[in-house]
Amino acid sequence: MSDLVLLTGAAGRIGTVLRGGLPERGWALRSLDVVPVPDPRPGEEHLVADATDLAAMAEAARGAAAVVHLAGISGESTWPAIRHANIDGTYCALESARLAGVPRVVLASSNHATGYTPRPDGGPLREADAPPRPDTYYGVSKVAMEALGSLYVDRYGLDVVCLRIGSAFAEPTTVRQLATWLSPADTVSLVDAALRAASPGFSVVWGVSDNTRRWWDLSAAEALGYRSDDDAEQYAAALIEAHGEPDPTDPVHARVGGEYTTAAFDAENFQA
Ligand code: 15L
Repeated sequence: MSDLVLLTGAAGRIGTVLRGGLPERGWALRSLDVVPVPDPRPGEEHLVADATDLAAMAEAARGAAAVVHLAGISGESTWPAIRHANIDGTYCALESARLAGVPRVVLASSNHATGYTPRPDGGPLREADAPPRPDTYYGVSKVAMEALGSLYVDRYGLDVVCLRIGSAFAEPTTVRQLATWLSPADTVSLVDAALRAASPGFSVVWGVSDNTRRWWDLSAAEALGYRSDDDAEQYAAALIEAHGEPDPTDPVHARVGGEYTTAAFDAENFQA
């Protein structure tokens, strides 16, 4: 099997983490972004192209073992911008894989696909108990992403793993992120697991570190082979001193999507 991965959105925040970590796990990278990736590594192929350009994407996907699709807008925006970058972009990632005969696609979905889901009273929230419930246009684009992934599995037999990523940052900077943080090292581990899992078919898993305050279940990700090494708790004392203890009745802590479910994310604030 080829070890070549087409990485879209390679110059972005998560792309930069994966460009550092995936080669150490044995993957060769073909990094694609609309801007040149900074400081390409020896052996790293790099392309400047738009992930919504199907012809360019189909060419870029040739010979790859998998596409890891990160390209798109990574938060709320106007509907036309989200529709084009995120929904058309996901279609192009999957369709280019099909056209080029690439058997696997890993999609950067988001917790915001299910953002209005309330925190359960009991044990951790499983993906199966969190059907689409988007909190924003951005969340809608991630629901569409998961739906397109499902279509390409059922109709064309691809393997598609959707990662419902929490808060993938260098370190947590809010009290909510003490629960939702996905560390850089765990980001690499999760994508590596999604690339290696034997015949995952269609799989949707949370992307979160094994945080003490986590309330999203990890067993589906662990079934792919993911093992988290990090816990946001080391940042808890400083964040709580600065911002106070989380109020469990506050929507920011009582719903999957946190701040995205509040009025600050109403459409009036995201006009073209
Ligand atoms: C996401 O999906 C965004 O890409 C990121 O910027 C954060 O808002 C994150 O979710 C989060 O929920 O913390």
